[in-house]
Amino acid sequence: MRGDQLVQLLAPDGTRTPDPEYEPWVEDVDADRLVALYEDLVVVRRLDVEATALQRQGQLGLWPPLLGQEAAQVGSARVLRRDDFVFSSYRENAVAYCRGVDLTDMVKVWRGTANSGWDPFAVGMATPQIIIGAQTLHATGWAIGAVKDGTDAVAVAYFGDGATSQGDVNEAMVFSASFRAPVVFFCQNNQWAISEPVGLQAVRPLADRAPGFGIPSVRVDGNDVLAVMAVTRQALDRARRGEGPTFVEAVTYRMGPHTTSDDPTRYVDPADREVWAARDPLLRVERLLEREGLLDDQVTTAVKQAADSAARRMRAGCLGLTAPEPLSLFDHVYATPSSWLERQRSQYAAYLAMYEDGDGTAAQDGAR
Ligand SMILES: Cc1ncc(C[n+]2csc(CCOP(=O)(O)OP(=O)(O)O)c2C)c(N)n1
Ligand SMILES: [Mg+2]
Repeated sequence: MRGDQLVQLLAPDGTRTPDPEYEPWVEDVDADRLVALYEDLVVVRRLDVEATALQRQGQLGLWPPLLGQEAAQVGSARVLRRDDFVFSSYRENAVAYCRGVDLTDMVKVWRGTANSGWDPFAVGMATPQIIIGAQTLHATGWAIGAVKDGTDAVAVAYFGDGATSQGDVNEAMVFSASFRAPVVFFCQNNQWAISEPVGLQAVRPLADRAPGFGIPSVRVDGNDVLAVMAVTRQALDRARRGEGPTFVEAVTYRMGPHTTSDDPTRYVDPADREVWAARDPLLRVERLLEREGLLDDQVTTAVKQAADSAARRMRAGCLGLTAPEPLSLFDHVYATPSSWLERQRSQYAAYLAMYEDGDGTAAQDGAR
């Protein structure tokens, strides 16, 4: 851990940055692993672009793009164990991909055909939290429980720069520090909370907030997949050894809009965007692979095919989703029936019956 200094193992031009403290954490990343990481980065970018296109074509109501944040998400998610548990916000779709979330499940909430995306226990990842920062408390509770269960599994909470100003995140840091809970607080500082620049809410690096809670922190180049892997592994290792939480600030950049409803041209300086475009997380891995003679036609074609095929599967899955029966909304609210929920169900049924066909089709179409 080294205060404000940014950890980097791979420079934007694809050369390795020497670092005796962090290099050992990625020693096992051989040629095959590097190519696999590159494929992950290309696939998740392709999926993100496909989902954005689906929204633009009217097939999704909304999509929160991750463009530019691929290395932060892939690098951290690929070093997790199956029994670790992820608590994320809405933007961690690359993390979801790495956890094995089904591509159709990834989009069904955004299409408005489901109340929730997937079975958290099947993939070790809770469904995305829209309430900014709330998932850090869920992660802390889960982690305290994991210790009581006698396991060395770790909870990883993903959140943004804006979330660090939320009460929930600060409360989660108090509790996790007090109970030495095995949590990795993984903050993706993408420089923006919608249209609010990070400098407006933090006069010092975000990583500086954690030591005040007794939590060690590290700033990492969030566009460097190797450095992100290294710092995440170190944080996971601390947590598994019972040394408690770590705060990782992955310094990255949101290259797209906040969501597809946002127009960043109204507040982003194009010059800034250019600076960050030169730090692209995919390009630097591509350059490294080129330097090491690992990027031949065969690899390029295979990676492109993997990305295209994933995008096709996501699109087909999305278009195949059908709207659920409207009253099924009430089915899984509680395990046991409750009278007030029953009342709401019959009120909603009466409302749907006001439409001519009586099955709520008109109401549903309107909602999408
Ligand atoms: C408690 C709460 N307050 C406000 C919002 C509205 N809101 C949605 S996204 C967002 C900005 C979050 O920024 P950041 O934490 O940096 O994450 P990013 O979107 O950049 O990934 C806000 C304020 C919300 N969803 N929840
Ligand atoms: Mg942000």
